[in-house]
Amino acid sequence: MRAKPFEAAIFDLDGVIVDTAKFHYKAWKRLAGELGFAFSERENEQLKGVSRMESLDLLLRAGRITDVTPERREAWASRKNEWYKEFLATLTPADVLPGVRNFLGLLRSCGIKTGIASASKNAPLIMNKVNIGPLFDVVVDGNSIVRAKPDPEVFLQAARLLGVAPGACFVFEDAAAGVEGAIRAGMRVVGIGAEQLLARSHLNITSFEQLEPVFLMSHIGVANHTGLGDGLNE
Ligand code: B16
Ligand code: MG
Repeated sequence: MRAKPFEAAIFDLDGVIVDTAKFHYKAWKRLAGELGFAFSERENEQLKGVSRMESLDLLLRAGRITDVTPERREAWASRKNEWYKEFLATLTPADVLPGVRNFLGLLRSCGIKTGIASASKNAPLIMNKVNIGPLFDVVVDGNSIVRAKPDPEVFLQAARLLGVAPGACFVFEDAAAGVEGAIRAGMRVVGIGAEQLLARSHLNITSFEQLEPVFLMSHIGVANHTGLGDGLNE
């Protein structure tokens, strides 16, 4: 891939903008408990970024539960989602992760477009609760995609709506499936969180605090018209 200037930043939602990943885990753990098995945080890592139904299948596999009817699968998934939504009801604008709003403001002041690329069907609800919608030019979520991460569809759709080539997009992701999807989309990826879980990302950070667009440019970018750096090709 030939890297292009940095023109757009595409963010995952759960675990990147808001720490809802912990709510997903609590709700899945509760379902596992009801089904009679324990579900560890380590096993939960695989569920991050993948769709609700695929997450259920991974959970059932961890619990060695087989031969489940489609009706029962649907019922368990919606049961989990109801518990998850009870957690979402507690969200407020203060739950946006540290440094995120400031970083989005910096990007926009540099003329860099911003988008959300999330697998979640609850994305509109979450964004509404934390009041972050105005900081994004486009939102693509689990309601508008057919193929879940690690398929690149959600990222490519965001880039298309932003009117930016994939090679000019930087993606921010907390899940291995998302990092993989963004790489398949031909984008540069910043992993948020434990480095060993996001080994394929181009750069890893633990938080958006003190992060500046110019830092990204100097580490994984090339120069662009915003004057954000002198350039560095991959
Ligand atoms: P829902 P993201 C993903 O959101 C989550 O990481 C993943 O754990 C979840 O299964 C998926 O959304 C579907 O979520 O059940 O709310 O539709 O990280 O892509 O923003
Ligand atoms: Mg995520």
